[in-house]
Amino acid sequence: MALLFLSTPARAPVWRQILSDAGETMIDGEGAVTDPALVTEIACWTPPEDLGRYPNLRVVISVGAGVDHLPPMPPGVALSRTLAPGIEAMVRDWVVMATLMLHRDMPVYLDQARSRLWRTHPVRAASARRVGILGMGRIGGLVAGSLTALGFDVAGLSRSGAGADMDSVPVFGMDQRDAFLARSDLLVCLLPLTGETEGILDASLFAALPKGAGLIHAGRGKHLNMPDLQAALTSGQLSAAVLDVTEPEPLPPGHWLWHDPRVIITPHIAAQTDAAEGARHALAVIRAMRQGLPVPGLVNQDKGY
Ligand code: NDP
Ligand code: OXD
Repeated sequence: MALLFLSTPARAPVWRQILSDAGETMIDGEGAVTDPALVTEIACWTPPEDLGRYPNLRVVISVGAGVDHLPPMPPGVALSRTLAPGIEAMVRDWVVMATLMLHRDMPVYLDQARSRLWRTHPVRAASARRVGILGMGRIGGLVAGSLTALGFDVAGLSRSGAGADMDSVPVFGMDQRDAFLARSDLLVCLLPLTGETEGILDASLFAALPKGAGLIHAGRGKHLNMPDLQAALTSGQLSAAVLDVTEPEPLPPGHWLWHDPRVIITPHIAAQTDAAEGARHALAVIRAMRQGLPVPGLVNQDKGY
């Protein structure tokens, strides 16, 4: 029994140490596989071309929080996403940064600074800014707590209508989507990418936001309809956007998004999985599977998250 490790070389020694201290075997890279029958777990971002090559595979572990980059699993193979406090805290920090940037008009001030323009604009209190969080899972809930602590008027939306355990943060269900959007001066997307959520950030959603709303997007590039974003910025329906994810990634150098002063781009760095946290998650998955216990980060493969 061995875990096949298919992630970045810098993480490999950390994983090897943690797994070997726990008495587990790690194979580093497909080139090192002598007998595919030995492989019982695969940890990866980019999966092997043919998962069917491994007859005793029991689980594939995404080394990130998302799993949309992975293909359908062969029958009987479980899928786990990495649960790591570090990932969640990093995305939370990024969203707080982006929210404050839009709340305090940083795209405008950065643009003014390029032409040495000293011009002030009215400042609003955080309590006067309504933030809507699309996706109230592990990260959305954490973000809601931090933005509430900063004084923002926060609400969330989830598929089930469940989410934050905070009385001050109402969570809307899908049937209340328009009411949720109508009270989102700043909309934060923290959704998983699924068949239901692909393209969800489109003209009809933007039209349901208050005029001049801001978009903060750390989900996946394919959530966002780019031509609709451009049209919403042009019409003023959206005033600005901060995007950590794009389609494609990397964003090509000539893309209009790079040149639009109302848009701030970061190159998918809201979070990076810490090697030790990732390895400890993998170890917890291996142990749970072996003992027949609930698997940490188990993905509902029908729902896609
Ligand atoms: P969770 O699975 O914990 O939460 C997902 C949330 O989305 C749940 O509230 C779920 O609702 C909701 N949801 C799912 N489908 C829909 C839908 N169709 N309509 C409305 N709500 C929906 O995920 P995490 O919080 O851990 O992560 C969320 C995403 O963040 C990841 O999938 C990934 O795409 C992104 N991410 C980005 C990173 C980056 O660096 N940019 C880093 C890490 C994550 P319910 O609970 O009711 O089912
Ligand atoms: C993740 C990511 O899913 O970094 O962890 O996007």
